[in-house]
Amino acid sequence: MNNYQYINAWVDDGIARIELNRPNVLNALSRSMIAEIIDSLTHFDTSDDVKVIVLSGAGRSFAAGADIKEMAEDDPISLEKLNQFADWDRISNIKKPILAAVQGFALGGGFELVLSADIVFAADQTKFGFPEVNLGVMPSAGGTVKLSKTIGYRKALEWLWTGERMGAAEACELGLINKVTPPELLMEEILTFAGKLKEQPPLSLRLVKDTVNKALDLSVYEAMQYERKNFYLLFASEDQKEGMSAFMEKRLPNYTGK
Ligand code: DAK
Repeated sequence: MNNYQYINAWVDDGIARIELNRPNVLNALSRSMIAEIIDSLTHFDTSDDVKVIVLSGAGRSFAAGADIKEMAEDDPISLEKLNQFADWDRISNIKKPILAAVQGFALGGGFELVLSADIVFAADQTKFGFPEVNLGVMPSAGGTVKLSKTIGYRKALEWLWTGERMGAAEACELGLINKVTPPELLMEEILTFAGKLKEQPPLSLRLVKDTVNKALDLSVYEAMQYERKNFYLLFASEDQKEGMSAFMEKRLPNYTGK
C-alpha cells in the first residue's frame, strides 16, 4: 500500500496485513510507528477490498514495548502536548475484525497492542508481560484495565506488580489469547482463520464486535437493549435476505456486505 517506513502494509485477497517492521529493536513501538499502524488500520477499516485485518511482527518478536529510548526524557507536560493517546484510542474504534499473530516478545505497549486485537494466535515460545514496573512506570494504553477485566483483580496485580513474563500456554489458559501454535504454523493458522471470517457476512461481524464491546461496559439490561437494536439493524441488510434465502434454497450464500 503506502510507503510506510516502520511497517509493511498490503492487501491479499480481502485480508489486510500490517507487519511491524523494526526487527533490529524487536519492533519497539516508536511514535512514528504507532502513527503508521493507526493510519493503515484506519485506511483498511474503510476500504471495500478489506474484510479482515491481520497484525504481525517481522523478525524474532512481535513488539518489545514502546521505544524506551524515545520516551526516556519525557515529562508530564511533553506527554500531555504529544497527546499520543488520541492515536491509541483510535484502535478501539476500528470496526472490522483485527487478528494478531504473535511470536517472540509482546511486552508493555506490544502487549497492549495485542490486547487491542479481537483474536490472537501466538507461537508456543511467545512471552507476554508488562515490564513497565521495572522502569518505574506502569501501563498506560489500557494494560491495567484490559488485564484486570479479563483475568481478574489478583492475577492482574501479580503480573503488573512483578513485571514477569507469562508464556503463551498460560496466556491462553487465562483467556488472554485464543490459540497457541508451533511457530512454523503461526501465519498459516491465523490466515486460515482470517479466510474463514472473510466469508462471513461483514455487517454481522461488525455489529457483533460492536455489541460484544458494549457488553463489556454496560449493565446486562442495557447491553441486551443494545444487542436488540443491532439485531434489528441487520434486517435492513441485503446479506440478511441473502443468508436466509440461501438457507431456504439449500445453496451457499453470496454475501456482499450490503
Ligand atoms: N525500546 C527500545 N529498544 C528496544 C526495546 C524497547 N522497548 N526492546 C528491545 N530493544 C532493543 C535493544 O536495545 C537492542 O538494541 P541494540 O542494543 O542491539 O541496539 C535490540 O532491541 C535487541 O534487544 P536485546 O539485545 O535486549 O534482546 P534480548 O533477546 O537479549 O532481550 C528483551 C529481549 C525483550 C527481553 C529485552 O530487549 C527487553 O527487556 N526489552 C525491553 C522491554 C520493555 O521494558 N519494554 C518497554 C515497556 S514500557 C504510551 C503508550 C504505551 C507505552 C507508553 C506510553 N503512550 C500512548 C503515552 C508503553 C510503554 C512500554 O511498553
